[in-house]
Amino acid sequence: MGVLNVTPDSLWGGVGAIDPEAALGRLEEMAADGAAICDVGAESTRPGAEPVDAEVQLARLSGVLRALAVAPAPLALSIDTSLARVAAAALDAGFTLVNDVTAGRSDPALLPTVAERGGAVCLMHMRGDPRTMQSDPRYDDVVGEVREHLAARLAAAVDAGVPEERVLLDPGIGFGKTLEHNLALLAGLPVLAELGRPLVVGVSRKGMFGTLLGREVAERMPASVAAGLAAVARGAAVLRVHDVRATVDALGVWTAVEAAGGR
Ligand code: HH2
Repeated sequence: MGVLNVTPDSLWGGVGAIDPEAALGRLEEMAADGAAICDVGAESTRPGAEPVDAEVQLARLSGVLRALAVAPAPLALSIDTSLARVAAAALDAGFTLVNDVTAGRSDPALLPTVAERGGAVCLMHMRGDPRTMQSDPRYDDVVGEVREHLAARLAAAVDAGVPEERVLLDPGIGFGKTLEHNLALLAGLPVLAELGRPLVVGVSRKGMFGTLLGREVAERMPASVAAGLAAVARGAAVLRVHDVRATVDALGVWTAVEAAGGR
């Protein structure tokens, strides 16, 4: 899953407003690089970010939405939003997945909107909200608590009418977690996989690599690819990444070695 942030203030690679032609170009490039899904976001959720209302998100997304009115996307599209209005507009324009970092908790209309339109949803774990989530997060048992939360949000989605087969789960690396919490969650992915749903993992260029290796955002690509491989080795089904080609190449090598071992 490649990331296309139409935001002026994202952690990495945000492009601000783009016209339909540029939007289509980005999607084609991402598909050619080997992404199966593009996650389009119009709101930064980096630590400290303020919420962005539906009007602004839709204005930022208008280039992408207008592009889809002209031609279908060359890969599956996911909308990274917590707001039902934005999710509805994206699903109506041809998106098939709603990626909600609040797992349906911030807008009670989000899960019913996904259910009504036959979409899929990615439910992510977050402690607190982006404004406050990194101020001293604590857990007794981070893997167990994240598992419990994701199980409850999966049940809420099913209650709202989203079939279980259309739900993906995400431990929310960096969302209300210290480096130790993030590493425990990556190591503990097999426990989360017991919930029976595909796991999405987003580590790309995140702050944990600043803490672990002292790298700035611009220098975090190799670390991100390595962490992505470690996640896949422990059961991640989808990697949410900024660097599609590098990730796809690394996965190609890893998969080939794995396949050779099974012969
Ligand atoms: N991380 C970010 C945003 N959305 N969604 C899921 N499911 N999982 C994640 O780990 C995740 C996410 C933050 O990364 P990014 O989009 O690069 O930054 P920003 O929120 O500043 O645009």
